[in-house]
Amino acid sequence: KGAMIVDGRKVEFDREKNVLEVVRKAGINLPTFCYHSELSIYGACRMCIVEDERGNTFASCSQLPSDGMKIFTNTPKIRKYRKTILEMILANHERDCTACDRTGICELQDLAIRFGIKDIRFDETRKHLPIDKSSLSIVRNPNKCILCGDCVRVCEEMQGVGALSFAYRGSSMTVTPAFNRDIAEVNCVNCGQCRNVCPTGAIIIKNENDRVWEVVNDRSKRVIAQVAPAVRVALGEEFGLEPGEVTIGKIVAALKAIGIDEVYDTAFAADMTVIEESKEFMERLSLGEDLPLFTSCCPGWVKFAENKFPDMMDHVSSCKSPQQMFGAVLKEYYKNEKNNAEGKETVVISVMPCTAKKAEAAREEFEQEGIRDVDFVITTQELALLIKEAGIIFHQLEEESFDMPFGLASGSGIIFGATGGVTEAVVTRLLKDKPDHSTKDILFKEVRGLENLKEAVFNVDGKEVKVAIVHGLKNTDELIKQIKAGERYYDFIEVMACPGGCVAGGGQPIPVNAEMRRERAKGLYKLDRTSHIKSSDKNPIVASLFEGILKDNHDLLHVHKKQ
Ligand code: HC0
Ligand code: SF4
Repeated sequence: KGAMIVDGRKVEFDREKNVLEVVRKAGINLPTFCYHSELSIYGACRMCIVEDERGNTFASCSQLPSDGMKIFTNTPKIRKYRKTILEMILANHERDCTACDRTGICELQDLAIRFGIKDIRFDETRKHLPIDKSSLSIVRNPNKCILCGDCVRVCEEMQGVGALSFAYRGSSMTVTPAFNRDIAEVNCVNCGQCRNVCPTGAIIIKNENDRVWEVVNDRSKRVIAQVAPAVRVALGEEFGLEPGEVTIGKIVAALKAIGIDEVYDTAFAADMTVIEESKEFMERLSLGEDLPLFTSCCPGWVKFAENKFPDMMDHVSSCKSPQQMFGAVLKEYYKNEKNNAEGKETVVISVMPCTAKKAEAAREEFEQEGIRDVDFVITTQELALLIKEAGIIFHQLEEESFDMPFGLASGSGIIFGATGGVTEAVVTRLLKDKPDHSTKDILFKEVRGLENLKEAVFNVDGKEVKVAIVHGLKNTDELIKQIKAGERYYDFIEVMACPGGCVAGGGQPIPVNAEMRRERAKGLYKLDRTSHIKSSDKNPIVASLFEGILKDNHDLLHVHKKQ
């Protein structure tokens, strides 16, 4: 606690972790490439330098605030220094801005404009390095990397994966997967969190919008889109709306305007997942077998489990994720009902907040007789580009509702997009016959010593059930190690790879920070409160599917994972 003098003004500080945060509190947007409040401090970019009374300069992210400290943020010395850093970075940077996916939302471009960089006094130092397109989810272009190390730290510190690291020294320094391999050949789980923190176009989403244009212009195709819960509370940010603002009506209208024939709600399939996963859980609970049961809807987590805990795969639910359940059901439905009659081929596109969903859809266990359940996946970010490319004026769109029959979802299905949502939906379902209970009565409490882990105990049919919710793969890793060591026990564990759940997925609009996560999750909970159907088993269309095409065909909803 104390007060600092920033540019002659007194600013009090309390919990601010460093001088940079105090300066920002004073309303001054100090530039930085490498500071993220949730990651360790690297202090490498030095854009956030400030000057003290004696003329010494230091990186404000790496300095603790102290009472009475006097600093200046815009002295001639600092301005000259910042410009020089920017020019050096730009001399080493592939500057084909018009061809770059990040143009307009690039932090380097922003700062070059902000500091009036017109010409670069240094010779170009860049060597052309190959672009890594091996991943199904992200593209790495090392020629645009500014060595801030954000991706390296997020992958290691938040996700516990460590797929990226610095290699070589001096002017040859690069960020690369281990042994200079392609990213698809290492332990990357496709979560896209590295893309969320990359300030430039060095890590971008693998864009599949060309495929959308191709299929919507092909009359022999019936093109169906499913839209994930978390997309509807984030897309608006791309069009100047606040995070958490629900734009689902406009999303449906935009997809129709682009030429998609039918638009459905992935939350509908989440209702199917709740029913199947609850059933699987109750069976395991009564047999006392293969507990804890881990959720399987997050593909980043599933891949992480396969890489790190192959011996635990029997504990991961056999349910397909909602995305994949939906694809399988849609293909089956149209195969039976319409395709033959109309002679059309059904194409299923998913619109997801997640880069790992692209890789999930491509897994070979998610195809029947050579036909993929989901043909391809575009992210929220790609949808925004698609809308812009089509020239659609988003705020003028008249809202439309989802198509029927698969556009009807319960509030339980919608909250899947936020951490804790799957558990809440499953618990609601398990307690469905207990009018004296509601999920609101179940108290989730933070678990000490482990971040982003919550637990609760409740009673089902006389049995005590212990559930946990964890997000962020590093935390998950630690949790599993403790479970294996016998230090903790749970019956049911929901895992989401991205901190905050899908609302903070690697395909969402950037920036993704704590405030965005909170506001987007609030948007989903608001939808839950205002939905007519609260719990998944009350979804009449889901019920009729279980009586209809799924009656003797439950295999469509399950996967038997290879170990
Ligand atoms: Fe999610 Fe999903 S909730 S993973 O977070 O389960 O991506 O939004 O679509 O599949 O429904 C993502 C979000 C989904 C799936 C659903 C689940
Ligand atoms: Fe690491 Fe996720 Fe990026 Fe892969 S996608 S390199 S796992 S942060």
